[in-house]
Amino acid sequence: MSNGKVDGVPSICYVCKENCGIVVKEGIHGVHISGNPLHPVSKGFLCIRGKNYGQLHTSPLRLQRPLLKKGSGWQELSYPDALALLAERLTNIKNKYGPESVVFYKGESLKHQETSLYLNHLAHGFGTPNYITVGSLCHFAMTLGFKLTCGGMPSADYSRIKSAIVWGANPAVSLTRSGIALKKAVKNGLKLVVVDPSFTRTAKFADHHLSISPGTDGFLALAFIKYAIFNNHVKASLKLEHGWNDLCEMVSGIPMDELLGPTGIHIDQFESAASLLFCNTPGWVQTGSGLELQPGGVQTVRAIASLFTILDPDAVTSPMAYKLNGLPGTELYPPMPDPIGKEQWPLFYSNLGQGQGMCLPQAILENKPYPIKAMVVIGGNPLMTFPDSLKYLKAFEKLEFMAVFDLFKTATARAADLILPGASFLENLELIDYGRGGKPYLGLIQPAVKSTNGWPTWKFIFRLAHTLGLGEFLPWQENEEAIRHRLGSGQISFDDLMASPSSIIEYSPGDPRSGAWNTPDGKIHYKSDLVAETGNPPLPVPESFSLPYGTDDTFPFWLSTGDRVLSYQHSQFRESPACRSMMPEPLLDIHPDTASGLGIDDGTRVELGTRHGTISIKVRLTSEVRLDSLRLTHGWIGANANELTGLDHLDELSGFPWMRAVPARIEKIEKMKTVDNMENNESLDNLEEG
Ligand SMILES: Nc1nc2c(c(=O)[nH]1)N[C@H]1C(S)=C(S)[C@@H](COP(=O)(O)OP(=O)(O)OC[C@H]3O[C@@H](n4cnc5c(=O)[nH]c(N)nc54)[C@H](O)[C@@H]3O)O[C@H]1N2
Ligand SMILES: Nc1nc2c(c(=O)[nH]1)N[C@H]1C(S)=C(S)[C@@H](COP(=O)(O)OP(=O)(O)OC[C@H]3O[C@@H](n4cnc5c(=O)[nH]c(N)nc54)[C@H](O)[C@@H]3O)O[C@H]1N2
Ligand code: SF4
Ligand SMILES: [Mo]
Repeated sequence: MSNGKVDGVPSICYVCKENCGIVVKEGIHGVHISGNPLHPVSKGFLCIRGKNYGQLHTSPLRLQRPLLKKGSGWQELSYPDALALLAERLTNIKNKYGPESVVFYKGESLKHQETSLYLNHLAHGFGTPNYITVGSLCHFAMTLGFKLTCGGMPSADYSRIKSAIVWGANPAVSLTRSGIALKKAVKNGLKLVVVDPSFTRTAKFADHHLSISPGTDGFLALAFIKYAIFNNHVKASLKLEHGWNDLCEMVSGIPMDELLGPTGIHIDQFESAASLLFCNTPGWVQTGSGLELQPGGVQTVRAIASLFTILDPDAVTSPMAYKLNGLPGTELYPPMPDPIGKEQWPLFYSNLGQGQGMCLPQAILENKPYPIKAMVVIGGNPLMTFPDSLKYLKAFEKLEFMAVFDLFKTATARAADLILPGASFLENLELIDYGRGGKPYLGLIQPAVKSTNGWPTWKFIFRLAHTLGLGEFLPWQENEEAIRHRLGSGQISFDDLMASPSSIIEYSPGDPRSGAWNTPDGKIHYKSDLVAETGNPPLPVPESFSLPYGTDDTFPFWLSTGDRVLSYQHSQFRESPACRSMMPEPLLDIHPDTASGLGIDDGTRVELGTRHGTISIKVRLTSEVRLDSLRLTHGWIGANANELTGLDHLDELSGFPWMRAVPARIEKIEKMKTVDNMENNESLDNLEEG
C-alpha cells in the first residue's frame, strides 16, 4: 500500500484530536510508528502516545473474541453469534419498553466525526433519541459558552494575533503539537498569559502566570472586562452589540477588589497582565477543562467569551468544514420522545442534539423520566471517566443488558453482559476533517497493519444496523463505499486521499463571513435571551458562576481531578510498557511545604477524601501546585479519581459535572489501613480480575 514517497503506510494518529500524520511499518518486531514529515499540519511531529500506540495494538491483553457473561465467568462467542445476540437483546428490550429505553453511548476515543454520525444515525433509525457521547462532560460546555455569546470558539491564527490567554488548559501536555506551536509563537513575540492554579508546563513559557484560586475564573474575566472599559480598550462597534450596556453596567457596579479578591491575584500582577494583553491586540483565548468541569462552567466561559470579543473585535467564529453528502434515510426516523436530559438542559440538547449522560443513573435506577434498560458502549470507559463511578456501577448492574465494544477488558467492559473486541485505529479506515481545528484539510486514516480479530468501528456499526434490519440507513458493506458516498463528486476524491503521501489534502475553506459572529442574528450576545429562557441569569453575573460551596475545616484543599499527563490518554495506555514506565502508578501532587506541615513525605500513602468518597494514593511532592491545592490524573483502576467526584451541582446550562476545584482532605494512613482500603468492597477495583 506504500506509495513510494514515505517508507511505510501513511496514516493519521487517532489517539487525540491533533490527528498527527504518521507512517506505519509492520515487521517481525511489532509495529513501528514514526511521524510523517510530509504531513502539512504535523510536519513529522509525534508524541509519546502516538509513538507507542503499536504497543497497544500488539498488546497480549487485547480482546481476541466476543465474550458473554456466564455466572461469574465469560463464554467465548464467534463475532456473528455475538452480533446476533446483541441485535436480539436490543430488539426484545425495544419491544418490551420502547426504543427510547436503549442508549447508544460513544466515548472520546472515537472522536466526533464520521463514527459519531454513523452511530447517531443508527440510534435514530432504531428509534431511540438516546444517542449520548462523552460530549456530556467534554468540550461542549465550552463550545456552548462561546456559541451563545459570540457564535463559536476561535482557533489560533498566529499570523494575526499578538497575544493569547491560555485559561484552564495546558496545551503543552494536552495538545502537545499545538503547545509546541504556541511556544514557538511566544519565542517570535506573541504575549502569553496563563490562568491556572498550577504552574503548568504551558505556564513555564508564559509572560505571566496568574495562579488563580480554583473556581474563581468568572470573577477574573469580569475584572479584565472592567479594566478594558475603564481604560478605553473597547472598540466602539462592540457597544452596539446585544446587551453591551447591561454587561457594562453590571461590571461597573462591582468594585475591582470584589472581583479580584476571590481570585487571590494581586492587583499589580493583574494590571500588568491586563496591560500586556490590551496593548497587544488582537488577542486569542484558549479555554480548557479546568473551566468547564465545574458548576457554573458555561457562565464562566460566557464571561471569558465576552472578554475575547474585546480582545479581538474582528474575529471570525464561523466554523470551517468540508461539505459532505448526508446519510440516507433520515426521513425514515420514527417519531421519538425527548432524550434524557433535554428537560433539565434544553440548551445542551438544542445545540448538541444528544442526551445528557449525567442523567443515566437517575433514568436507570429511578425510571426518570422513563426507564433506560439497555446500553451499548463504544470506544469509552464511563465507569472510569464519569463522575460518581460507584453510582454508575450500580446503575449499569441494574440494566437488563449492556454491551461494550472496546480493545480491552476495561472496568466498564467487566460490568457488561457482552464484550465485543474492536480493532485498533491502525486497522481502521476513517475520514477526518481538520476544519474543526481551524485547518482546511481532509484526511484519511488508512488500514496500515494486518487485521486482528477486533472489528473496526464502522464495521461494528454497519453490521449491527444490518442485523437489526436497519440496513437502509447504512447500506454499505465497506467503509470505503460510505466514504465515497460522503465525498460524492466534490473537490477531493477517495483515490486522491489514498494516493496522498501524507494521507491528507487541503481544501478551499470557502468564504467565512468575515467579521460576522456566527450567532443566529450575527450579533454578540453579552446578554443572552436563550439563557434567560432557561431561568438562568442572562448575563454572566457572579452568582451564576460562584461555586455552591468552597473549602472548609473538613475539606481544606482544592483538588483538581483529571489533569492530563503526557503518557496517558484518560484510562488508556496503561498497557503500553513505554508509557507506563513514565508514570508507573497513580500519584497525588502536593506542594512540599503543605506536605511537611502534614508530616507527609514523597511516596507517603494518604487517604484522599471529598464529600463523595475516598481513595488511597501515594504522594508526589511538587511546587507546581499551590499550597492550598492538590492534583491528580484520572483513569487509574485502584485510585479512580471519579470515586471522588459526584453527580450533584451539575452545571445549570450544560449538565457538566464538578471535577475541578473540588474541596478535599488528605490524611496520612498507616500500612494496615492501606490494605483495608484496598480491600474495601465498595470499589471499582473489584471489577479487576486476576
Ligand atoms: N496527554 C493527554 N492529552 C490529552 C488527553 C489525555 O487524556 N492525555 N485528553 C484530551 C481531552 S479529551 C481533553 S478534553 C483535553 C483537555 O485539555 P486541557 O483542558 O488542556 O487539559 P487539562 O490537563 O485538563 O488542563 C486543565 C488545566 O486546568 C487547570 N485547572 C484546574 N482547576 C482550575 C480552575 O479552577 N481554574 C483554572 N483556570 N484552571 C484550573 C489545571 O491545573 C490544568 O492545568 O486534553 C486532551 N489531550
Ligand atoms: N475526574 C475526571 N474525569 C474525567 C475528566 C477529568 O478531567 N477529570 N475528563 C473527562 C473528559 S474531557 C473526557 S473526554 C473523558 C474521556 O472518557 P472516555 O471516552 O471514557 O476515555 P478513555 O478512558 O480514553 O476510554 C476510551 C476507551 O475506548 C477504547 N478505544 C480506543 N480506541 C478504540 C477503537 O478504535 N475502537 C474501540 N471500539 N475502542 C477503542 C479504549 O480502549 C478505552 O477503553 O473523561 C472525562 N472524565
Ligand atoms: S499529539 Fe500524540 S496522540 Fe495526539 S495525534 Fe499527535 S501523535 Fe497522536
Ligand atoms: Mo475531553
